[in-house]
Amino acid sequence: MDRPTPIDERVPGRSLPPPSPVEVALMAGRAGYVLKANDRDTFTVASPRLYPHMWSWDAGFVALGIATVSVPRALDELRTLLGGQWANGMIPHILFHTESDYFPGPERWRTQVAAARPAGVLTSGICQPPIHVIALSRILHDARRKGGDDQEQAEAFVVETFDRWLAWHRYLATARDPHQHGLVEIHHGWESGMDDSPRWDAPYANVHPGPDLPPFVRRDLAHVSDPSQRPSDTEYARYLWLLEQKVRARYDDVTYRASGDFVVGDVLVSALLAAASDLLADMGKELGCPVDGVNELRGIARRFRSGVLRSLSPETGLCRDLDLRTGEWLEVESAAGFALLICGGDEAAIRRQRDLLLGPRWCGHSRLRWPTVPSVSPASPDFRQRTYWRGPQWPVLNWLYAWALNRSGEQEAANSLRAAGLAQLVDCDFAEYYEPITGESLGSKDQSWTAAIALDFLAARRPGRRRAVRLLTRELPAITPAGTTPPASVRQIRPPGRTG
Ligand code: 2M8
Repeated sequence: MDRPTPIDERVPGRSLPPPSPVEVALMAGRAGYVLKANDRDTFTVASPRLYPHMWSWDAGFVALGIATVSVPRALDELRTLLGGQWANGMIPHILFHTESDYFPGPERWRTQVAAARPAGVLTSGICQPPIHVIALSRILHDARRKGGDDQEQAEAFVVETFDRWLAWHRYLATARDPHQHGLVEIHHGWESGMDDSPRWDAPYANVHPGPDLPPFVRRDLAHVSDPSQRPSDTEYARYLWLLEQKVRARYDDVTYRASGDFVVGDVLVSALLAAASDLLADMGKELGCPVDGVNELRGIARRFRSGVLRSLSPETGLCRDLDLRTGEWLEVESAAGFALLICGGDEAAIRRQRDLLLGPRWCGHSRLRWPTVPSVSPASPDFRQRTYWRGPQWPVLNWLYAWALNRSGEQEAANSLRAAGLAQLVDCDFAEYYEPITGESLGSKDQSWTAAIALDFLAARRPGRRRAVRLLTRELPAITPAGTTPPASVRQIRPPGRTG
């Protein structure tokens, strides 16, 4: 049964043996083939069965992982995502390129009511965390290391798409922060990427599905072995009610703000926006993009970094979301609380967050199978070890904090998360999330973003030998995910150097 677990103060950070050369080879090969099986030529489905479409923040992680294999294909991923950008700058959270049994699909989102929707591709009507420019900067970094065509294409891509990313960040900084609080407002828990996190329990308690909520049949439960790993029906009804409210507001942010039930300042989204805006400004400046745009990005970074800093709880040292309906800070021990590590801004607070993250309430908790970032502290009363974003470990979150620590000069801490992240993935399931106490893989298997960050972790192990990963993924035989036939549209990841 899910219970908060005691903290063992005596347990220090554990040292893990590195994966053996055979494990490294298998992991690289298997990760490459998961991505290949999920590849649909110009985009990657988030997972073969549960998520058969392109998700926004998944695409960012996928792109940076693919870049270790093929820079052009990684750029294609981001290009396809930008194909779904709305006229107001929003990058929608799902792009529906084909029909499927995923629910809620386009017929439920009804984005035809929205003036800003894009032509040519069906999308959802909300967004997800702005990880994309962070991914782009990693891709550029990789491409420059490789040089030649890769470098040329990546640099050209940054210049060509600079205005599009700027528009995306500007959308979040204006339409989603009209009063300049420095916290990005989200209108749905799905916009945080952490759908049922206890971060949202208080705001969701004020979401009351009306009698006119259209009936629905969930499809997600058909794709997992145990429904308790997914959000409950009550939670789902609230998710769909908010969707309904967005449709009724014609996806206009001002109208929704005046009438919608869920309006929350999301601290993790804000930190990502700050960090990504700085990175885009750096890349833009270096590559000669318009100075006004670069300056605007610096301003966005400053405002949201301040917003994140203001959210810090002096008691816990964690950052907090803000319920903009009630004006209450949301005190929850979720991994989003470490947002400051992502955007920086206060050395002492960062050190405190680093120690907390690696300490016994979090990654150093004595009961964890692997010392990677749990979505909720195992010492918190909110911790549920098998339930989606209420406790399990999400490899992408671990990647994010390893990246953040590395960027703020905390290499040792970053390496410990990376080593633990690799050890966790040695089973090659590339699961959506992991049971933190037993290490069991949960949710969807062959999840693209998990495979992608495995490739990135492997490449980062030996920076001088990044090419080895590429060779391995080419040479090993194809693996078909258990119980599936690869669709006819499955394509090879194109080798580097391809044009067009
Ligand atoms: C999960 O979210 C979708 C809705 O967007 C779902 O449960 O149907 C979340 O984990 C989200 O963060 C992720 O992007 C998505 C696809 O992996 O799945």
